Amino acid sequence: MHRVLGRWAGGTVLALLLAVRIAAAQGPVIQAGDAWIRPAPAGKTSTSAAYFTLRNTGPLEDTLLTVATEAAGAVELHEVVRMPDGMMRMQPRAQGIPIPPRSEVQLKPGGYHVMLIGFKKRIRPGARITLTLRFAKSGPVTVTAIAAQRAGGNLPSLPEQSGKARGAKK
Ligand SMILES: [Cu+2]
Repeated sequence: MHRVLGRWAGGTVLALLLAVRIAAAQGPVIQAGDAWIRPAPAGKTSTSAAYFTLRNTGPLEDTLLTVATEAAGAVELHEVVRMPDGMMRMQPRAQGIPIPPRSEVQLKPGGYHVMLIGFKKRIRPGARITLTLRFAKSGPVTVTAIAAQRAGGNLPSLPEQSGKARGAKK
């Protein structure tokens, strides 16, 4: 009798573990909002940055891996870091942007941002740009960024640009 009860209890524990695993499999739940982009001129070397807020209401971390848009020739995820010389520089963030469970991550001037390079059309204030966000775990999220001039200073320079400047000195 004892043995049978033990088995029954074991079966319940297993069922509970399965239920927990199924809940965990639902994974991160990502929403994106408050998206905006700096106005930019048309041209292959024209650059701009897009920003938005990511919210993860799920129980697991997720990572923003890539952003795609038809508006720009190339799109990169960037971060701004302080160099040993004290200068702020932006650099590509190949590992993506982590979004911890039950938290918000803001892409904003001076921090994480989406770097957009090369515009077929001028991005005028008020223009709407569709961004498709892809994540490590959850499905793609589409967000509309509105072109606006907001506070936050100019974009820091890319290290590559300073490298080119050094090379040009020869
Ligand atoms: Cu950048």
